[in-house]
Amino acid sequence: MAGSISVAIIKPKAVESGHTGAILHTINAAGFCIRGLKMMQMTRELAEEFYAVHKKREFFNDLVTFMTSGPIVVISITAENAVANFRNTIGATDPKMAASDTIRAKFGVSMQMNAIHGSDSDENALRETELLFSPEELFDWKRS
Ligand code: 3AN
Repeated sequence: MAGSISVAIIKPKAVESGHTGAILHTINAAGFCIRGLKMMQMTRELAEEFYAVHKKREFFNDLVTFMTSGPIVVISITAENAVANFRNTIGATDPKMAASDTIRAKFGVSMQMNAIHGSDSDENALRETELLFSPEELFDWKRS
């Protein structure tokens, strides 16, 4: 299903603030099909691997500390052009710059605590899916 999968993560601050339901509603209302969904807490090792591309960035350690600080909700989604369409649904990295109807504009509080992650390429969508889900946690079904 090249080009049709993406990975969303509702980040610790958004879970803690009680936004999980509203964010899931937005994902459903935007037409995405949820093929896997679970609550988990990342280990430091997993978070470092997940964000390995940012290893040299000054915010890397803080980001890993934040992402491991509490439970998150990880979601495997499918749609036509899932990566690009989901990036439009979540908005810009900085919630202040995100379009007003996006998840980050509504629920993000800072660059780091920007409510939700969305894969940035088909390649990363696949890599992130494999890091976060086992095959039996994923379901092939289509919305009617
Ligand atoms: P995006 O999540 O929009 O693809 P990336 O891949 O550039 O953005 O960054 C990954 C994550 O790192 C972001 N979701 C955000 O939480 C964090 N981040 C990015 N830039 C900064 C920054 N300048 N300061 C703090 N955290 C940042």
